[in-house]
Amino acid sequence: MITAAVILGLLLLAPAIWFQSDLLSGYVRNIPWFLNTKHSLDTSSCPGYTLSSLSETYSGLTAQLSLSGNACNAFGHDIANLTIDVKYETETRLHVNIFDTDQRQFIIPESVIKRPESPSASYAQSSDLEFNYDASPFAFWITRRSEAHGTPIFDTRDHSVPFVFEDRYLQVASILPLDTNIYGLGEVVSSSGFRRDMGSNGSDGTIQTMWTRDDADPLDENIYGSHPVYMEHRFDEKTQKSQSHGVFLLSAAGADILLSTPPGAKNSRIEYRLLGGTLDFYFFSGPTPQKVIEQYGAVVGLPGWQPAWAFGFQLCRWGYHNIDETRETVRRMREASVPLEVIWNDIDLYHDVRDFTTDPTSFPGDEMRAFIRELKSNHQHYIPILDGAIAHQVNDTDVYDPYTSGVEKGVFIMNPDGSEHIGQVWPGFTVFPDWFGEHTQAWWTDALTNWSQHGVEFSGIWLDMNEASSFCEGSCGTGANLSDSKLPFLLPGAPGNPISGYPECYNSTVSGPSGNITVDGISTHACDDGYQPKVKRRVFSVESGADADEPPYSIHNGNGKLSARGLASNGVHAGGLTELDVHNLWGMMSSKATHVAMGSILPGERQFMISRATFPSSGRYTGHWLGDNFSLWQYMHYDIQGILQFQIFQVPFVGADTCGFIGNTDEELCNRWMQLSAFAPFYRNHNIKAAIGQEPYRWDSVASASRNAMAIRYALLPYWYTLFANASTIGTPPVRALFFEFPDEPELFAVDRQFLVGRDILVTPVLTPGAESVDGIFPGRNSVIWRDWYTHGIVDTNSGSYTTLAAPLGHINVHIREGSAILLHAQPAYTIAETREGPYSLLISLSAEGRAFGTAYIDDGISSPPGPNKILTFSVLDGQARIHADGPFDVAQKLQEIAVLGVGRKPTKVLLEGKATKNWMYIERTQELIANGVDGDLNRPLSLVWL
Ligand code: MIG
Repeated sequence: MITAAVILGLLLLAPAIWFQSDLLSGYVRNIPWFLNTKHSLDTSSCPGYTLSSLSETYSGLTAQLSLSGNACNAFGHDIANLTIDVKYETETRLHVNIFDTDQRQFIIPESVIKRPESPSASYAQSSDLEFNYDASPFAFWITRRSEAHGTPIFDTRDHSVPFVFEDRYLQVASILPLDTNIYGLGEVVSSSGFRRDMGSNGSDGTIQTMWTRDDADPLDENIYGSHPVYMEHRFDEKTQKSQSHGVFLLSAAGADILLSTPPGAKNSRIEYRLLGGTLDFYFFSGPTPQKVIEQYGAVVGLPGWQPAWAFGFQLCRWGYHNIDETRETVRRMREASVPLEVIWNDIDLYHDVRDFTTDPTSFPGDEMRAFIRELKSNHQHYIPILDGAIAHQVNDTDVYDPYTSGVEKGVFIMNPDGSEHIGQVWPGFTVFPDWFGEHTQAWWTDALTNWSQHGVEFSGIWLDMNEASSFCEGSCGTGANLSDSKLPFLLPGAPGNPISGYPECYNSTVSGPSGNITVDGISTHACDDGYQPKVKRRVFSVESGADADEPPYSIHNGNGKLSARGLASNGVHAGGLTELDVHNLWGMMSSKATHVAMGSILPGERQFMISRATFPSSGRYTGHWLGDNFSLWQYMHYDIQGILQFQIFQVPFVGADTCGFIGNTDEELCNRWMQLSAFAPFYRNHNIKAAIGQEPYRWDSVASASRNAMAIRYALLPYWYTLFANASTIGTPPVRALFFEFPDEPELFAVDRQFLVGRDILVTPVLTPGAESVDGIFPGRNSVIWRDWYTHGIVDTNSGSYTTLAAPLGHINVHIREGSAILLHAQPAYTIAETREGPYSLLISLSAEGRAFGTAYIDDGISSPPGPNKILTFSVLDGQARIHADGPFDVAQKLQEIAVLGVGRKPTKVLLEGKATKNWMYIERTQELIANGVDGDLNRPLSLVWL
């Protein structure tokens, strides 16, 4: 078994793939046939537990669990005595916490993730959910009170998977309905899509490994973030109704979470295998997808407020070599009239690739200060990268204060023998902040403050490599030659490592290296042999066995050993915590520390942060980008599932590297992607070093497609802003899968080529090369009217199936749902600030009954905590549109226009504020009433009536 694991480990130790030139080879792992067999773990001799000493508590119950027989010591040592605590925390949340009675296992401290307040009332009788148990062998199941005899939402009575609680191995499984709909569990790029693969129909199912890890977006493997939470959506064939619920395991342990369906079984199963910690489960009763996500947010915390400017377009690349090139990029964006809100620098900014520095020659501090101030005077912003690791001093004369002061204050992770844990990242050898350290926060705040005082007057921060990533396997060893900063691989574009890949269907021998799709006046914009995404899935080998220095059970970490491309799992944190127990927390804790630091550097301002590694509660501090994707059509498709996943994770401000990171992009892919990302919360184009440039001005068609999509995005800003206000106050996901809004339509359950922004905006992007049209499904089965964003015409939809829509290059299909009232900026401008200075308009799309409803949240867009606001409510009924205004914030901009779609006949009269007005027109073709020259004061109620 050990030999097999070692071989497997070696095979999986593929080099980091972002510097490989063959784009597709990166995630093809060759696992020999003899490992490609399924074994079940042998925990069959594990005795299970017996429940005793049950007592009821104010909000639930508590009991003891004792090992029912001889210890099996399957992958560690069985713990004889456990406590189970069941709390009905709210009507919709049930907390089941199973821990070792001695409390020696790691639990996430309250100082790291604060738990919700204890319930102030007893919900034991009124909760939607009920806890049930068998005493011996101990098992529990959770039912909905409303359907006590229905299928439990969680049920551990699957005795083929014994309940195991050891120091280094915990195992529990639940029976699930056959091929049920599961979403979440991440972070992952899932080859089966947003809906996870349950392994029916003979496929492997899913192994979601929880171990934060730096790897360029491989398929079906663990990557940057760890999120042990899922939503399950159950559809009842009989009633044709659905209900959703959620399950969250509050654990930082390295883990495998498996979704599978044993051959011939009538049920599917979820199985948890953890490397430590406790079994701390939260169950959420939903019953809608939105509610599940909100209920999860109430436990881990709601997303921080975004500044308004965060919604502007952002541009970055690895390889803006100096300040002039960066400034020139800003200039060329303006020259091409493509809005640019934020310009970013990557590690090119640094001196010797060290955090908190600027290169004295290429990015001198004084010039940076002047450059950033110039940006600000144009209402633009600057964001630098900040890597996780801190450069080690190379010798005694080397001056690098973040290192030396950190050593003085004892803020770095150590080895068990008390020496420094040394890793290797861009600057060479490095150390890593220990976020559990007493002085780490103050030291980090100081370093960031210094940096901003030395010219880098950032508006936000980009956290990279915080899984934490390191190029050695574990500790690089005491005695490493610290002055040798040579990296173990070639940088992209270095001799021997050219970037030569292109998107699918781009033929660089015909079209040249530029990515142009027009050569000598002839368009090459076609995919000769059609487009089939190449999906080569990882082949699972469900087997374990481990190296001596690894925990006995091997989780299916994509890199093999836990320490591969990371820290040693025996690294020591303050208080004697080990890296093995706290690894998954590093990225979230770095975001939290940066959040605290920014609070003192930019007091009173909302923060902007994007972090690569995340964990439950990260959304309170940061947004996320989807990491190192590929400049491939296939990855543009995966962008959507990534955005949806992070809505469940309560990190809603998310987006992918637009136009693709690894490899060269091309004009057509970049055109489509710039349009798609205009409907993602985080809108940034980012590119790898040495690939061809992919700024939107590089190709006229891309510039024009970008301008068009950005104009829609900036018009929709009040809508986005309202969605995010709802996220920050109640946890409602801003971006939604179609079934979130239409939960009783099973044909939508796997849709991830389309998505909804909020309730009302349906986006149907082209995700394939050479296309002139796109097939989209319109939820509502013909009982809902969808209107085209551009023409305002009604779509003739096919009930429950796909409708083909014209989609020439440069056009993204966007549709408006009936019954909506959306506040818009009437004059999208170059920046968010200038856009917000302009007037508003209101777009109303009536239902067949002539109704519509909407709200808008408005405030100053920057204050933290948010200051006064205005909440507008739009209600439309019987030929009357009413605006109700609530709250002290003064809305200076006027409402210029109201457009009502779906007014059946030309009105004879239109009244504004009860007075007849002549400022209106009616468009017969689209049944559209436009009242212009409204000049409405949005601080007061307002009405429009048509007769
Ligand atoms: O491993 O800073 O995901 O966005 O451009 C490469 C260089 C390190 C990884 C990030 C990517 C960034 C790159 N970084």
